Amino acid sequence: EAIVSSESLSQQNLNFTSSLLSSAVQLLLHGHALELIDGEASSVAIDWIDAVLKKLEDTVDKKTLLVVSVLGVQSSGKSTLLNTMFGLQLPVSAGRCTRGAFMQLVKNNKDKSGLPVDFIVVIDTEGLRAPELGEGVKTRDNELATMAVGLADVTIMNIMGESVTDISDVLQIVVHAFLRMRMAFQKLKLDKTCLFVHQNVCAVDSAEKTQKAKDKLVKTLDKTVETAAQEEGIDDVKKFTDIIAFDASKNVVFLSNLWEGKPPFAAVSPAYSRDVQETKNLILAVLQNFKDYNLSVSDLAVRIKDLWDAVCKEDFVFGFRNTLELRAYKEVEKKFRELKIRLENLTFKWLINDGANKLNSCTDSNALRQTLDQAEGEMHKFLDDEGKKTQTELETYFDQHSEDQLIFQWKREKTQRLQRDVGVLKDETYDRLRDIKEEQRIMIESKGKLENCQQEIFTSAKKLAEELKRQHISDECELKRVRDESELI
Ligand SMILES: Nc1nc2c(ncn2[C@@H]2O[C@H](COP(=O)(O)OP(=O)(O)OP(=O)(O)O)[C@@H](O)[C@H]2O)c(=O)[nH]1
Ligand SMILES: [Mg+2]
Repeated sequence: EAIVSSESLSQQNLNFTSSLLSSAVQLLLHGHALELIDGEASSVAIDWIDAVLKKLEDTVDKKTLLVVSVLGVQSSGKSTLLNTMFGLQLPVSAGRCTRGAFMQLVKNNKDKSGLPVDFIVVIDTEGLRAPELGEGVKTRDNELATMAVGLADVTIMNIMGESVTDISDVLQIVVHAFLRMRMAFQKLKLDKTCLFVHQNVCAVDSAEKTQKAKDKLVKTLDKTVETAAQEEGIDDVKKFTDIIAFDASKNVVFLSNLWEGKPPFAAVSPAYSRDVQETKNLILAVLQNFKDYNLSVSDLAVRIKDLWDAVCKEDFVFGFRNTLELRAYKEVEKKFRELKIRLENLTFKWLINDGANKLNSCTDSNALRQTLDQAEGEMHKFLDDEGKKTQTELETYFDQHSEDQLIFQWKREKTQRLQRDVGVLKDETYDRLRDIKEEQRIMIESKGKLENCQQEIFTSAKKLAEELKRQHISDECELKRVRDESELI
């Protein structure tokens, strides 16, 4: 890929790349798989795949395709199913086997299948929920499901047994992926559907049992879609059938056990082969309902590129295991914010009613200093008490939540964050107290200066008044003397 993606290639490298691409195309045409998603690096070598598909288009000319992918939990028999269905030789084994995703070209016999396309592209994927990968599995699974669902015209959802309870979180990933596809491709009106294959079902003939399983699956799917749509803020999606074409009576199948007897000495059961053949016919029938058979090799390359770009850009939702987890996290965040805002409001009230009041009633600098020390102590005690109460409430929220096991993973992080936030709130409140104290000190100082000035003005005014009065009296005496003298004259 490094050579293919470099911009300026020497003639020697050009020849080398060309022969590499020719070999890759020949291998693909001879039934070897092309790695779509690198299972080790969890990434798509997009330039390499693009170049291989271009070379393929050059080699086979204008050929049309339909894409079938498979998804399911680890070791649920996905690769075995594809091998049996399309005569492939994908590696199969107990434990974690397929890594990443692989595509394989299957030549289509137009007369036999009734499908007017040249190839069926089969995509095998790594098992979801690999226990070996632990916590890091979430993003990987979501990306894988989005790629598998996004690329395929028909996605086979492989389920071990008839119960869907064990794979409800896998369903959520897939439903979310379908929903995203619907949002992204709404304008293009792409046909997409999926098929649920229940493997290893003993009582395949028990109609009542299988009907119950179908009803339960539809109910689970509808509920999952509703939650996912709410999460994405989409109002017009309520049921699974609002996202893709799906008919439970046709799109849910049950397969017998692969083995007749107990491995390792068991033979492959003819019932399994028969059921797989019927499933294949069903897939072909579903594909026959499609209106658009114009997907070319280069269109597929564009699909892969667009999807991988979207997956790389979308980093938030993919960080969560499923829709329920995303919703639960948002709820936890909301609760945390509510508790924090309440604590901040209480602290603000304390600051105004207690801290600021006490400081503002101080009349001299000494008292002010002592009051600040005292207020700081009281503030620490107040926030310690209220912080503890909030912490208890937060812990109770985690312990008594209906999905306590799901949200438990954030308990430690949130309680530690609350402790940190209480510390920050203490520092901020102390800064506010110090500001109030400073304002009050300036007030006291300016009040003192004002009083001094007033006193000075008063003293000067008094002095002046007395002087004027004295002067006035002497003027009066002189006037009286003059008046007396004139009367004598
Ligand atoms: N009992 C039983 N075993 C099966 C069935 N289908 C497949 N297996 C066995 O289960 C094991 C795993 O099968 P795979 O086809 O590799 O399963 P997978 O889902 O592709 O596994 P990963 O690629 O690791 O996710 C193999 O040993 C198969 O022989 C089935 O219907 N019943
Ligand atoms: Mg496999």
